[in-house]
Amino acid sequence: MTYELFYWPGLPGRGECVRLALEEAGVEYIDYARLPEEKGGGVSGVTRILGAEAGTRPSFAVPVLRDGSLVIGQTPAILQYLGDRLGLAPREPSDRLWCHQIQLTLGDFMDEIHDTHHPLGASLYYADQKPEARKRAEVFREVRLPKLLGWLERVAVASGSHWLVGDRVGYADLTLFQCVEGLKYAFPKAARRALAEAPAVVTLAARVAERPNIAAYLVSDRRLAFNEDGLFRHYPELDGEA
Ligand SMILES: N[C@@H](CCC(=O)N[C@@H](CS)C(=O)NCC(=O)O)C(=O)O
Repeated sequence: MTYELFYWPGLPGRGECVRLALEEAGVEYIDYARLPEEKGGGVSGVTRILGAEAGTRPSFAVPVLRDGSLVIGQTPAILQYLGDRLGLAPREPSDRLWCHQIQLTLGDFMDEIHDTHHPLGASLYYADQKPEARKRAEVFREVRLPKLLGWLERVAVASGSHWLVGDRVGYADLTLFQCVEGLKYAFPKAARRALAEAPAVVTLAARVAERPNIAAYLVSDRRLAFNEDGLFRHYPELDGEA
């Protein structure tokens, strides 16, 4: 069965965490974000999977993965499911739980990154919350970013391997890579400072980028560039001083 990925068109967002897993595994998938509306893709795909095609267990938001009759929402749940099937999750129960915990924390991290430009809420425009965004971004840069990267650095060093959990690449490594890339795009100055204190995280992200399937994907037209519609947005006024 071909996996089907439903996500917003034109932005990497959280959908990219799922895409990276599918790309690393080299499996076939339909990416509705990349299909035109008239072929059931784009926004119409999102509307369909959250509505008419949701069945009795509707997801609240995308990304959503469909595998046959199974429809899964929530990025960490999707990755847990795919991880088992694609060899991107640990085998031991305690390692599986640890990997899931890391992924959930990376999800919290992405929420905080999103909230730097939308502190009052996603239903308002950035232009309607600029002063609040400045304050929120300052706290993020000065307190939360070093704290979160410091935790990831501890996790990467403590694992004692090339990867966050166990001795093979896993879905959490792929999401960590996306977070590092997104931070470098959104906060080039703050990320440079914070990443200088997290060398194991930087090394691990570089290892992900070098994986053959990921390296091929990154230069393909399937890889969506970061932009100001997504989760990782570059607004120079939120990046602080050099
Ligand atoms: N915790 C969810 C968050 C999902 C989420 O916030 N999706 C965004 C796009 S990245 C969305 O479509 N939000 C619409 C909404 O919350 O109404 C996950 O990890 O998948």
